[in-house]
Amino acid sequence: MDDEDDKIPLTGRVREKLVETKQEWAREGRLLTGQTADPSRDRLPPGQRLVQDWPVLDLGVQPDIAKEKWRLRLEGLVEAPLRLDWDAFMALPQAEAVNDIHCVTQWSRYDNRWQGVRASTLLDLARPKPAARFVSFTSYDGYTTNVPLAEFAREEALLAHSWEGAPLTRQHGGPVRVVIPRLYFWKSPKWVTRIELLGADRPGFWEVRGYHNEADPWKEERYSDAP
Ligand SMILES: Nc1nc2c(c(=O)[nH]1)N[C@H]1C(S)=C(S)[C@@H](COP(=O)(O)O)O[C@H]1N2
Ligand SMILES: [Mo]
Repeated sequence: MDDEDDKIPLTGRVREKLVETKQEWAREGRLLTGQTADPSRDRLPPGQRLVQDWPVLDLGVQPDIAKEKWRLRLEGLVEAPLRLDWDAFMALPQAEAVNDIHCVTQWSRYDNRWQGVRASTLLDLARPKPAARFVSFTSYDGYTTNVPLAEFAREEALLAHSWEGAPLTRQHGGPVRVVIPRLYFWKSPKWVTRIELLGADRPGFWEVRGYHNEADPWKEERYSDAP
């Protein structure tokens, strides 16, 4: 398998205006209610509103990755790095999960039914070294994001290839996206191709632009430096 996707640059077609607006929101602490909620009691996190449709949010570049060209790598601090093509990925044990998603731009959507491979299945195969504590994701559009390994290892975390029984559309991150429903949705990278386990945290695209590193919707962790 080739390594040409080692360094994936952000393309020049990124929607700069949208990025600027969202950075501005972070600086101003927009949408903050100052409340916290109890996930065992309240289904909707503070400051969120429910939508029925499914908005599309990204940097404006929606890479078109044919299944034959698609690759997924899990590497870094692991005993057995994984390099999977489509057939190898689909041959792994399959799982289904139904969960709610919460976007930092305030919309939440209930009961999304995903099919894919559990993150824990991949981790069991790759065997994280004891020093591995963080995960950095890189996607085909150059987007990056990060979570603690403990979040990625949770049983609901999925590498999803389907949604409601049909292949995940390109606009929502197909062929494969990560779904980590416990965190704001920017921590769920679309078009993922590389998962790196690290000893030290590596903030991603939004995390270096004022967005919170932890991103717990129940604590309303939208921004890193809110007023
Ligand atoms: N590769 C990639 N993944 C991404 C993004 C992106 O720009 N590129 N945007 C994030 C943000 S901010 C959100 S809210 C969700 C949106 O996913 P959706 O378009 O399927 O609703 O994708 C996240 N994952
Ligand atoms: Mo988002």
